[in-house]
Amino acid sequence: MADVFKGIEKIKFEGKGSDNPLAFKYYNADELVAGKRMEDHLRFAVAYWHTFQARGNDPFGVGTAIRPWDNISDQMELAKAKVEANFEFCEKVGAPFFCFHDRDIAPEGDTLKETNKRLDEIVNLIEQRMKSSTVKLLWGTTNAFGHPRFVHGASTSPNADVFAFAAAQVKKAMEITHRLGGENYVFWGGREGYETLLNTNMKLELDNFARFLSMAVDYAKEIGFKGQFLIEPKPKEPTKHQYDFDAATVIGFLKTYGLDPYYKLNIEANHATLAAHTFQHDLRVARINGMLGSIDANQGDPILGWDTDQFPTNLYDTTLAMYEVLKMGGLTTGGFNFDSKVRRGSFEAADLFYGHVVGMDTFAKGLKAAAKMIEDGRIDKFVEERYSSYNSGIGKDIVDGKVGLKELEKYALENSEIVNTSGRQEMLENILNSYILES
Ligand code: XUL
Ligand code: CO
Repeated sequence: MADVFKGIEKIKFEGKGSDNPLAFKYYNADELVAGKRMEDHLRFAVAYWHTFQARGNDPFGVGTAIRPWDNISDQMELAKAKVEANFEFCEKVGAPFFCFHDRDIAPEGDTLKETNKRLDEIVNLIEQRMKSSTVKLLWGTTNAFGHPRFVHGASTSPNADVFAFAAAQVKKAMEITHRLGGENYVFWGGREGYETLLNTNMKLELDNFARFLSMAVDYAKEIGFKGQFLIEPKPKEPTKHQYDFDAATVIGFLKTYGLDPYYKLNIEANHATLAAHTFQHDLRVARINGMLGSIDANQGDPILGWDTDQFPTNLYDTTLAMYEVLKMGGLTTGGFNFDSKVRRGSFEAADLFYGHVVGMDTFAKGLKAAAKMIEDGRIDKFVEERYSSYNSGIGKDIVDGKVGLKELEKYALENSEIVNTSGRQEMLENILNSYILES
């Protein structure tokens, strides 16, 4: 190990009694929960953009971050140093995966040709470094939103030259992801949305978006890339209205264009809450449609209305998220990518570790609580009984498609009394508390 992050040792599991903030209290990679190692349930990934790129700048001030690579001025040398930092960080924190955008790993050159050459140089280095590490690539993606050319979007830009450029970028990023053994490829619609309908042909933009996604499917087949394609919903920011609004909207879009067999969803907690849903809501929508692929692990701030991308610390959220994941039988190619950044005031490199440690522990505790919730079964049983009227009699006839409005009218006319039962929300919340407190 090169020791980029000096003074920080490999993070260890010390258990509940530990008062060491750089040790895990709950995350114990090899511990079995519901018959599977914690590491295999959680498949944590470090996000290159937040951990190695972000400087803590906000609309009111410049970056505050102090990083071990700050004295490197040559852009390619800097990119190389960050490759080493990535592997050392993942190894020290014990994250088995990392994720990147093409532009995170190598700086853009003056031409696309030069940019791709730079990418190749860095990818060679990553490939080399992977040989001496167990750290793998969870997913790759494209940054087709940062450069001014994407001012009006990428595949939904009114400018066909921009569509072509973004396509070239996805082609290259997919090749790289394939070469590095990436298990998924993510599409987050950076500026795929609109500011005003006064200048927008929504139908053409959506058709083009679908054309773009379908070209990606064709090219994956051509190069033999078998990774899972994922779409990451988000309702707003940077555009006023993002097309991939939430899980339900994306599923509808994919089905409309016949793309649903090829794509699953990457659900991000803070994106779900920006859409005025809970994290669990969007996970549930994805799960019941068989489309939950992966998770961007973070949380928003309930008072601030933007994408704060904070490290997850809310045990209710992680418990209910893990409940959805366990009910699905686990993520297969997916994982929990920390699309999370330290606060601007947390400017030291050590804060990157504190952030990941609390995030990993919060999900580990959530996993244990969710496993208990399923094992105990009281909540599942309550829900089952709540719908028991559909197991026999008229309810079963409805489910079996045996009755229509006429038959139901006859039944309703003869059925003199309707009896409802309590939803018992507070009792269920009390039971949920006991799983979190006791696990
Ligand atoms: C932006 C966001 C992205 C995607 C990858 O809100 O979540 O970082 O995860 O492009
Ligand atoms: Co994300």
